[in-house]
Amino acid sequence: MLSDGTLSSRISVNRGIIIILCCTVSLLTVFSNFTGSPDNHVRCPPLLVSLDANGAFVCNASGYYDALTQRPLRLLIFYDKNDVMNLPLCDVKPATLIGRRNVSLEAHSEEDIAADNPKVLRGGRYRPSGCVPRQRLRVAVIVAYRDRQEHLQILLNNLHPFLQRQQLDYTVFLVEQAGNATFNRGKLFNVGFVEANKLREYPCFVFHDVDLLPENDANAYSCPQYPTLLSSAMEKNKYRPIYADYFGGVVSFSSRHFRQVNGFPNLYWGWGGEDDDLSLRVRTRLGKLLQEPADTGQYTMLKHEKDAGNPVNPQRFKLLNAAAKRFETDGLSSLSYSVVKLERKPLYTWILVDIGQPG
Ligand code: BGN
Repeated sequence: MLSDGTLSSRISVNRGIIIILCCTVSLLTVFSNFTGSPDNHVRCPPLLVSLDANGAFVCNASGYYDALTQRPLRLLIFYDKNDVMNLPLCDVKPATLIGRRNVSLEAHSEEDIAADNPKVLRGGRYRPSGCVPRQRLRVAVIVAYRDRQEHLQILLNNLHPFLQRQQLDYTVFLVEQAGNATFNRGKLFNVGFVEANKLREYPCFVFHDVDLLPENDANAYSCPQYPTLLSSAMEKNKYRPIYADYFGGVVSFSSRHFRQVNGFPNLYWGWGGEDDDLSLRVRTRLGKLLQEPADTGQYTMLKHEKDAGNPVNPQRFKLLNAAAKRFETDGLSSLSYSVVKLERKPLYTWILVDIGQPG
């Protein structure tokens, strides 16, 4: 389906005619997809990957263009059952995986981490260059954050190589709470979900604490059939489950499921309870949540001083008791915030956000 359109001056007339015919057939195929042939009800060809796009790619009358740079896209890969795909699918178990390893607790500078990870694009995005991710999902990794620079550096230094070894198409988003109001983890994750999807549609989300380091790259950052607790075995808890319905730390969600449960609650300011509320939402709305097996869901938790900005929330029991009544009204449906800054840093897309005060 791709042709570079250059004809050598020494090409024979016959070959020239054949090439022109091929080009015409290719163009007609694209055009028929574009306008919607009887067995293809989409307006544009079912484009899922473009090696050229920085952000969302959009189709208009003259073809695809990059929504961020506004530049036309040159190299497109189309795939569904009828389409041409000129890259193989990535392996089920990429040879790049190394399994369990010791995490690095060194806090390298962000510049050094970027230099060590040259394939990570500005904004914290990576996708394998030689193959198409098997799940064909783009994964947004959302980190809720404030004032933990050292932990952030340690996380990024571990996370980028880890995710690249999994051969995912992923982007890391750092959602930072502006100001000094009490920290609100759930609300920051909700903001990350909405803002990431504005830049590009992400079918799969991983919500990630900044102080958790995955130890085993067999723990796939992807979206299986149900929302999944990825951090199921913490070193600080001797790799035993924290409690049966624990759903904090690192969890994955398809976009569809996250919307179905109305996201995280927004009302939990300070430490504790918002993850239990989310777990309840998943169990009541979707009927099931999954846990990464303990032999792959291993994490190291970084130590930190008591965080004055994130005190234990004394309201959490009361909130949890009435959680079932608030699913519809508290969450993505009631989210209000204003973005202070959105910047593509070398290792992540940084979203500084004003999420207001405890009401
Ligand atoms: C639980 C917290 C979780 C937290 C884990 C971490 C509450 C609600 C009261 C029942 N839940 O106790 O939010 O992630 O500890 O160990 O405090």
